[in-house]
Amino acid sequence: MGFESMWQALAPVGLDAKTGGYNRFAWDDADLACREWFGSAAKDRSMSVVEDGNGNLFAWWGDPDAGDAVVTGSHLDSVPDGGAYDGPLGVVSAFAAVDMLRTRGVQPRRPIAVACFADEEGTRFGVACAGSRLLTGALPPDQALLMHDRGGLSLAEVLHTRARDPRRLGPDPELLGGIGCFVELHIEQGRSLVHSGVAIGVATQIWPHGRWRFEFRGRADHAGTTAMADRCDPMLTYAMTALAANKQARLSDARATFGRVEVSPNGTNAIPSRVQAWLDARGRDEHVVSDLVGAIHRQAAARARRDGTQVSLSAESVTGAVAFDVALRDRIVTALGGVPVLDTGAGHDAGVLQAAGVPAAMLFVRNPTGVSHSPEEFAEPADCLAGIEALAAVLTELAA
Ligand code: HGY
Ligand code: MN
Ligand code: MN
Repeated sequence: MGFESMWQALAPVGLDAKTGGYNRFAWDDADLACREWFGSAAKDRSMSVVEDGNGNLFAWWGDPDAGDAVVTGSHLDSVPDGGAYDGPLGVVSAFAAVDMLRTRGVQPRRPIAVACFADEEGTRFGVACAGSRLLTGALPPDQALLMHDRGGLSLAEVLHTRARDPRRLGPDPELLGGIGCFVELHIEQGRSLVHSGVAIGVATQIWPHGRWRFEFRGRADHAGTTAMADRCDPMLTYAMTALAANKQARLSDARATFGRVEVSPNGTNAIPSRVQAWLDARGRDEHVVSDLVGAIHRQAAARARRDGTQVSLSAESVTGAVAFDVALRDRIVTALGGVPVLDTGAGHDAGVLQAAGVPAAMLFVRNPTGVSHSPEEFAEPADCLAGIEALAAVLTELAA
């Protein structure tokens, strides 16, 4: 099953035929189908699959206990109505690169594994890279067990429904200690490679980024009988906060997004009692991000005083800047004959492993439009093939 047939086998899983987007969230039916797909791809290659206590999957070529493994892979879960490539390109390309090494008769002297990390997007439970953070200890298991989805189900309850034992969640130092390095191939979520006119790039660092939940509380009332002067409408406070986020981000060349809003009671003819809104904020360094969130919070509080509403803020998932291992990065750039290096504002499991001390690197595959987290996300087949070739060259360089 080469790249194309693996890609086609995965393509219908979690697909929304109306939008062309993907909905594959932690432990839902689409996620389980992705896990089955992973298992059959591994089985077709006589690779043994290990699922750690956090739901991360590893397909092994060689003895996992030998240590110093070269691990590659990515994730299969998506954002709501996400694209086909963010995550899956890295996992499918990893299996295709293993095929390429075997076709070429490469005999790795280190174990190689294809990884599929659980819940990278954090769509269902709110914490990005939950699987890799649990594996490395960056996310404590008791905190993870309290996470709940929008239907109010806790991670613990969901794991039980999927015949997983929540008590197995948590760091796995033995598994992590056996990983010598991790290389993640990913579609570029931007247009740097388009501008440089090449198909493959290597990551230098991941920007600091995070998610904060704003809660705006006001007073529910009748939309038709309440004079404007008599209202405490949290929607107004939220709306001004979203505009302030836009302005502050532009002023500091950062990124601020409110992509998710929940209104209660969400009635057309009722002034809301509460608005919850999630801010995704990112910037080139950590004080830019903290200053940005601070400025937005101050402006929200000022507006709340005018509106007679209350605002509270809680951090849900915060990630510091991560610079990838320089020696590994340079070795990969050289092995690829000299390709551009670029930073990214997108978080990845590779960043979590690097932050935990596992030398990590990322290969980016050109994205003609730069669009991601959208059904429009796309990479040219020739560039996907270039990605597999590059990953095969990197695995050969590192493992053989
Ligand atoms: O949100 C991100 O940066 C990544 O797609 N999880
Ligand atoms: Mn993503
Ligand atoms: Mn991704």
